[in-house]
Amino acid sequence: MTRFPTTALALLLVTTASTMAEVLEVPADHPTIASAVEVAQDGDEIRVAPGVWHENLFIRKQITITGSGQGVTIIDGSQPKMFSFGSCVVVSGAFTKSNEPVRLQSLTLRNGVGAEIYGVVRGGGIYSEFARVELDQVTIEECDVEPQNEYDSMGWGGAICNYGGEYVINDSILRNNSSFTHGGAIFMYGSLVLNNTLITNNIADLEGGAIYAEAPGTNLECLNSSICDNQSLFGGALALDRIGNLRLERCRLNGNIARDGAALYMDETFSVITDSTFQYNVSDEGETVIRIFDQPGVPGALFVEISESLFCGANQGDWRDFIVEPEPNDFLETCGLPGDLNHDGTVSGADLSILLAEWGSSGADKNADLDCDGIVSGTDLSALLANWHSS
Ligand SMILES: [Ca+2]
Ligand SMILES: [Ca+2]
Repeated sequence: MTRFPTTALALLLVTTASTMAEVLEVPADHPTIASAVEVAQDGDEIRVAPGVWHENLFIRKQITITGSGQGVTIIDGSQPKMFSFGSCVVVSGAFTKSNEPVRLQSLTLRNGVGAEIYGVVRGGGIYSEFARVELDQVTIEECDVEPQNEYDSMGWGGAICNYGGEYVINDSILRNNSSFTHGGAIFMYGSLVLNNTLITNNIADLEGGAIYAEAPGTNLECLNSSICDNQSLFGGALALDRIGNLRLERCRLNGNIARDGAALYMDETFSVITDSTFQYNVSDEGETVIRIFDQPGVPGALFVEISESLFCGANQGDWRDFIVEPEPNDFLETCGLPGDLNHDGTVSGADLSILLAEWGSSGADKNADLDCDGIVSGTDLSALLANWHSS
């Protein structure tokens, strides 16, 4: 009778020990981030000092990596030790049973070139499979996914490739990344929530300048975020192929460029768009800013509910036919000049007041952030003043 409780106690001790989170300091306790990842246990946190770390991490545990700030702690993926392993970070979720996500926070990923698997180059900054990943205050920039050999036929995600997992991205910036086919910033085969995040100046040669998403059941949510100045052949901002749901709430899709579907290129996707803007997006003549096409074999699948949103510019597309129960929205034939924030046809004191009211604020959803760099500042004021009293 005495042996059973003893065994139970031993098990309890083992369980307790394995759930005690530890903090591992780099370089104080471990010389490199990879060496800290090597010994870390599920639930541990690795804290990384300022500096540029030339590393390519492989994470198969539920851990948190915390830098000393965006642009302060930088993981540079440009010098991979293993051929075709050029993502800054690779995460495989198949090795952890934890429901908690792998977290990256307060750091920058830069110059990654992606992981090459079966002829597909994936995720310049992060490639993850079957993993839950959360990013908080992370910048991913200057990551370019190019063919690594003559057999590579596709590129999935200049900054991020999510294969079969879930992402939450908070307070982050994805900029100046590229992919040679799909997803200039993000390739999603799984779910994505963007929160107060800026996706700007990314390029995909084929589809989805900012984001390319596919797979039924995929939910894509853009909340309080800006997707601006991205470029592709189809879907300058978003290209969506048979995904489950699209939700845009206080989301700005501005200044994106494509031959067709400059802002949005998608098949009949259940969509709810609230308090969002579609401005200054440019498609080829005769093509549209928002392109919606039939989902083969699924008649009448589309449901688009749009409220409190602004659409400007010609060639917005025939998507208005699809709107179910429209709430008040603004539809303008021309966007007017940059700086005409109240859309009254001239840049004047009323617009300046709007800009000054948002002055210094760094949210990703600010309309007065004309150059889409994530802050309302002098460069936005200059852009406004350049069009002063013009109409
Ligand atoms: Ca005005
Ligand atoms: Ca700005």
